[in-house]
Amino acid sequence: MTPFPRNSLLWQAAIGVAAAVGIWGLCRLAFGPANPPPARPPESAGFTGTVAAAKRPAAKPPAGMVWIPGGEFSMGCADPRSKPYGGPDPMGDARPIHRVQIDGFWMDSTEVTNAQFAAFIDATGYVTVAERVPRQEDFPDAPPENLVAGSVVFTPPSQRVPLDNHLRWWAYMKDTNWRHPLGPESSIDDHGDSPVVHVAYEDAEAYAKWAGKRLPTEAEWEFAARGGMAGAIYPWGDEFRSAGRWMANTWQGTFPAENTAADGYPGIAPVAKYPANAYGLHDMSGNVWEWCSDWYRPDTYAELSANGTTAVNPQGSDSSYDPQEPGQAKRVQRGGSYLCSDQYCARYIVGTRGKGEISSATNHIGFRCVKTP
Ligand SMILES: [Ca+2]
Repeated sequence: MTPFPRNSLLWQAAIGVAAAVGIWGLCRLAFGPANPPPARPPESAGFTGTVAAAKRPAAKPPAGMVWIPGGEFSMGCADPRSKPYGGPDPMGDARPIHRVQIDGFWMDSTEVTNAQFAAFIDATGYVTVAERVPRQEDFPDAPPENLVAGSVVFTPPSQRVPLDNHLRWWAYMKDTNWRHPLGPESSIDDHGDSPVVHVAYEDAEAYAKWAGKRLPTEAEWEFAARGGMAGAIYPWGDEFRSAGRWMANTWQGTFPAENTAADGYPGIAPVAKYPANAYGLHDMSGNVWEWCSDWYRPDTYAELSANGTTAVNPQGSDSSYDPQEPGQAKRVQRGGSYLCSDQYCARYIVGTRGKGEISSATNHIGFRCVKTP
């Protein structure tokens, strides 16, 4: 989820300054305070059992990947607002819950790390979007002095603030990118096993292509995250803390000023510090958002399920449309991040959907890859 769409006119105004006027962000942060929740069905409503395919490829999984069997499952999210840690958002774009069938695939067991991304950069010389100087022709109204490379960083206020404007806790910083994730003076030294961030969609796609992989579809991502369970709230079950244990890197305290880090990590955690789900996948909830290949539309599920049949290997909508920012091209992002709390976002809930402008990046957006045998 990206609070500053790099391609937006307002992004031009944000270049080189630490704050700008309101942009309805793509992100979970843009989902404003909710109205009082109406009566709603139990969380299991609409879900029927997952039927995992028995067939497995003869080949061993590629290094760092696990087999996701594919099969048929119920995709989507019931209104979580009455649940503990359910957050304020009804998650309307994740309904109707509908039946989906997908083929099996291998998936990275963790988010792509700084070390893995560095190997890609070393091999190819690739330059990420955040490292490129914006071109005057792409931003004709921007003063030349504002055309500087950079990205957006979480900069929490020192005091509690209203949650109606995410620019209170996001700032554009020049010379900030995957090598310098918290600003130009920061580095990823000693953080090789942390997920890479400040990756725009095309950066993630370029890495995947180099690695002989691809980005997951949203349906593949959710099937994998559910780990074979039908309708569970989290990738590990229905309890946010399973037997008292923290299961994901999220936010504790009053967002965004107070971060108690009760789960052990105030910021990004190295990958696989929390238990894997039943398919062997770590951090499918929290830590960093993960790009999926589908264009984002809030009505994707409604269109997909309109004829009542099972969707087979859905690839998403043909184009992007977000009523909150109609001019922005957005792809789906999944899983939430270390900034997700039950006061805001709550998209650590497995069936919920996120979205991000494709050329934008921040220090809580990463990805993982999949591979078809
Ligand atoms: Ca945390």
